[in-house]
Amino acid sequence: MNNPLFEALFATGAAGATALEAEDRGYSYAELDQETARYANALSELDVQPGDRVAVQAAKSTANLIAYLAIVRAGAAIVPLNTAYTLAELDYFIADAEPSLIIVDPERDPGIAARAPRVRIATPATLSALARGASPAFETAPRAESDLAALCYTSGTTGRSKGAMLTHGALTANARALVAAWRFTPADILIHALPIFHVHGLFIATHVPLMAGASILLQPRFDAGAVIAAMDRASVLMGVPTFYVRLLAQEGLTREAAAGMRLFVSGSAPLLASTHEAFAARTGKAILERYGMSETLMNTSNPYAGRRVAGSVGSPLPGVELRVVDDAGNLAPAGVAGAVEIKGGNGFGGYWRAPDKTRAAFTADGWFRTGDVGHLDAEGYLHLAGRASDLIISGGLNVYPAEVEAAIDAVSGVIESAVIGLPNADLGEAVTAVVVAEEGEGRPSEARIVTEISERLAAFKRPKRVIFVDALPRNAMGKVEKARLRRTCAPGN
Ligand code: MCA
Repeated sequence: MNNPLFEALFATGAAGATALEAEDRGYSYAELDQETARYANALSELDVQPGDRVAVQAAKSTANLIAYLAIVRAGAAIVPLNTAYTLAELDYFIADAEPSLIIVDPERDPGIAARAPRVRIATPATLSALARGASPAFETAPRAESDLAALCYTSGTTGRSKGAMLTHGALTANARALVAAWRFTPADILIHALPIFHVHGLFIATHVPLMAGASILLQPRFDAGAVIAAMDRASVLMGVPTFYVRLLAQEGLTREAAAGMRLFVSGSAPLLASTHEAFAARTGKAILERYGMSETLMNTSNPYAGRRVAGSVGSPLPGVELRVVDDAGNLAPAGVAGAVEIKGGNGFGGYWRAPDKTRAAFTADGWFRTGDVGHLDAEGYLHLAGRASDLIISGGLNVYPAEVEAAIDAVSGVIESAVIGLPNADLGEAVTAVVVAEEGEGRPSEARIVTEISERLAAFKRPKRVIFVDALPRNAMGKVEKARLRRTCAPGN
């Protein structure tokens, strides 16, 4: 194959079948092919070469999804960036990824231009104007399976974010496994309400339907009412648990409304068994929970046919090996929790320009350490119990306490802080800051802390609540006891 990922995405769809549809317009597979060619020509005009990185921080739209497909077609790798990232956060990604082009919304353009004067910048409007004038033919850039198709930043528990290198081979193999596991066919219409700056929305919810020759119904953002309205003509929804919690809060979510839907998938954060059960009671449909990571893509899935177990993420997908080990690296027996490790064709190519971090992420015998803790049951279903790190998952977005703590500690009057996730009905976990502050005039208020850190951190990382304490609980080693804080600060205590 010449360009494994791009060709796989267009191998099945009938020329006249709808590939992508949004409020503004729809594209058949033939039209989408031509549009990606125009956009790939536009990228060439902006001097993007095969092997380059193209960073994208832009609102969700058909044009920006097409731009992504064109980046793959042009042989470059996308660096997707959360639209909530501040300019201060972007500095690091731009310096580390060294993109040859950044596609950003116009309000961000001057700020980035001032901070990264040597990087070429295009707004989506510039790109689409170039594409409109470009040829609808483009010779797809040849790529090898081992070539980079994406660089996805995942924050480290300590230190800076790491760029997970995702290859053509890994992305293609994983999407192919999911098409089969979830029984996608050209008749499917997927409601796409996820953001397109993460693996879930950009790859899983895009590659799987396209590879199957199905249609994507693109919604600009998650809106529970709009999702329910789309159910009468769609067949699949992929979401994070917060989607399902918010859908359940709508009276319009009924058995009749969901009758035509054949599959509801949940991932990116733990789905509470109570949400699974409430959804099944209301709609008659069992949400299919699966488990993935930016590095490894999708690892496990509950079965399409067969028992979907609430509170379990299912068993390894074909081509994925999974094991649970104890501290000494020995296999844990069924029912006993340990560290979850992964090996397989979905494995990533390491961390960008960080050989030490890559080495540390793998065991001596080549298994990827996920950092998650869980156990396999007697039927081989994986049950995740938590994480080895203090990572917080809020509404499906990862928040690393160390980064938020550093920002809070820099606020004048703060002595020290600990950031934890507390149970939250809507977001799963809510970012919460526990702060020790100076007494007297310099004592910062909750409002001042939140305002000051907002200049540095994306809004979703901001604490939803700040709790002031006299001292943080520490163990004999001097380490803050976060588990204890989670207990003492839990709602109701
Ligand atoms: C928005 N806000 C949040 C979050 N999202 N706060 C905490 N956690 C969040 N996830 C804040 C905004 O900053 C804003 O704050 C206020 O909430 C309202 O913003 P809005 O944009 O209206 O929020 P929303 O539309 O209600 O968004 C909530 C959401 C969204 C629908 C849950 O966050 C979402 O689509 N999440 C999915 C994330 C995702 O795709 N994750 C996959 C990554 P203020 O009012 O103060 O300004 S993980 C992955 O890819 C792995 C591989 C996997 O396995 O899938």
